[in-house]
Amino acid sequence: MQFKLLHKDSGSKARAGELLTDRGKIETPIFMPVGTVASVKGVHQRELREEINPDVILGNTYHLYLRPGMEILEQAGGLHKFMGWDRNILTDSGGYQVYSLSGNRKIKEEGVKFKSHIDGSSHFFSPESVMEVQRTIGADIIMAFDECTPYPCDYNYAKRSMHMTHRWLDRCIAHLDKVPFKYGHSQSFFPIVQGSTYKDLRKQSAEYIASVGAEGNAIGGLSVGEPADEMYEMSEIVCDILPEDKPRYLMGVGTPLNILENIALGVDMFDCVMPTRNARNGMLFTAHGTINIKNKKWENDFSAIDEMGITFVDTEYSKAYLRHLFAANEYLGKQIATIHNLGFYLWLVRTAREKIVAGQFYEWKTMMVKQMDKRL
Ligand code: PRF
Repeated sequence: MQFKLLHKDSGSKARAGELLTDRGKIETPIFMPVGTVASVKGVHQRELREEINPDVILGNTYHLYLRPGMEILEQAGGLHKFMGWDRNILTDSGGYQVYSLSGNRKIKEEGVKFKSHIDGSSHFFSPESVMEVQRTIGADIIMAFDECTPYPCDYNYAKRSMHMTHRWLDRCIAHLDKVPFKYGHSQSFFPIVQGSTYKDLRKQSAEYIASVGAEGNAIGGLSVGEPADEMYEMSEIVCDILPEDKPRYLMGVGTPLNILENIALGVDMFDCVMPTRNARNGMLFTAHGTINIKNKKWENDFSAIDEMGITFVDTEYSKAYLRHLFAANEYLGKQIATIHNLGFYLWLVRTAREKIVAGQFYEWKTMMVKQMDKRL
């Protein structure tokens, strides 16, 4: 994988870059739509490709390991073939889902014992097994196995956990050497910074992660309930330490506002369930603020869903029609809202990139942050 840093913003630490994997290029800053179980919920791969057009999507090791399982993914020739997606995929390691979804998990030095959220069956993830699982899934970018600490988190727990995440990282790296790529393309490996909301731990973790010299680096353990200012503070400390010539990925973030603020601090990659999950609940993000499409006020508003939107749904359908679909609990309502929200998120990061290149990012961000904060 290659990463080219193309432009640096003069008014902030924002960057525009280009990541080149065996499969193709990823222009940064990028937002990766979440396709947890080999599907970006509610969106056809063709719509995703043609309307939303992301260079990369995200899959989840935890979910894919449980269902359909490794045997089927291997028989299919990997996740790309299985789901009919020929662009880049990044898989998260399960280092977050194991803690947020499964019951009765037991974390030890060796790994994590957990129960499936689907049928309660027992499983074990170790740094080694998760590397093998990710080789079999066959994503283009794979993540280290880490522990994402909750918020708030006691200092001593956060410190012990961070050191364990570092030891797990060493085990991931050692094991990857022993397991060859499966489907003829290479996989880039990203380690993950932890350290909760403690400045000294974040520094220490960023320095350790930087020292392994990976192709890209990630920031975990944020957007887990801490105030936004604390997230930005941690993100800034870490970005200032991680190498400038490698992409930086902030995991599970966030709102449109969080994304712009973190781009300004030097983050290049994001993923979050928010645009897809909130769409299914009737919440639409726009450049002028958020809309709850279930609200009665849209009942007879026949204006376009989003006059400025980039996808066909934005101008083909009215707010009144979309509200009706939600009121009638039609599948199509959730589908339209999802296409809209993903279109908006991709528009946001692409426009950020253009503004960085044009030297206008800071002014644009300041204006957008005010504008997007409204409830329409
Ligand atoms: N670790 C991993 N995946 C994640 C996170 C993490 O800390 C987060 C935290 N926001 C989201 N996804 N492996």
